Amino acid sequence: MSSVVHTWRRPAVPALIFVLTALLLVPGVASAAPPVAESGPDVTVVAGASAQLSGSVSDPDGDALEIRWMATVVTQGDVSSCTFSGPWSWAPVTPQGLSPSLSCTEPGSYLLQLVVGDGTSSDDDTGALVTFTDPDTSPATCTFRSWSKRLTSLRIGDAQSGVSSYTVLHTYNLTLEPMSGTWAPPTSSTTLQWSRPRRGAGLALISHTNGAGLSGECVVLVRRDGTARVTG
Ligand SMILES: [Ca+2]
Ligand SMILES: [Ca+2]
Repeated sequence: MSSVVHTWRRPAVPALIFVLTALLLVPGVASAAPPVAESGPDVTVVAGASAQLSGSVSDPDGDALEIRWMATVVTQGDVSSCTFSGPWSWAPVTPQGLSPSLSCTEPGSYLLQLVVGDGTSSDDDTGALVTFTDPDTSPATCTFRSWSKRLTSLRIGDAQSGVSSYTVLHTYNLTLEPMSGTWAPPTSSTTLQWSRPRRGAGLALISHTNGAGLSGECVVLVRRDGTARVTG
């Protein structure tokens, strides 16, 4: 009896190796290929605004897929301050689910990872970094060198949200060029040339709006001796 078992087992190991080799050489048999998730590019917006994600998934065997998103706070931030239009738990693939929007009122960086499953195995990637920056609360500022005569330049700038427009509202014994400007998207800064047509004091009032919609005014004041200063 034992000799019968022995002769039956002997070819079993080569047969198993043959089957495993066949599975390795023919991908797709037994839905062995896992799906692939791509969370899409990083996004940066002002806190409270909506960040648009753009993920994608695929499966080499064409299996039906389900997706979900995972969120992790990287720096600062608070997930409970966020609203999200995508699925946190497994759901069938939809365009809306792959490209959801995220809005967080708490500034910080959040990692959004897309996870995909084909019923057998799952995949995720390194994720998309979504950064919500501090809202801009200060209007643009006007600056120039404090001592200058005759002709010089005036700079209007806002490092955080840029300058979207300005208008020279009023002048007295000062000439400013150009008298206005508009930018969409906002420019980080703009430069005006000013001069004093004749001796004596000069004054100009300029209104400006930054990229966050905050308006401000600056006053250019030139004394009789040519000393100039700007406020605002
Ligand atoms: Ca698969
Ligand atoms: Ca600002």
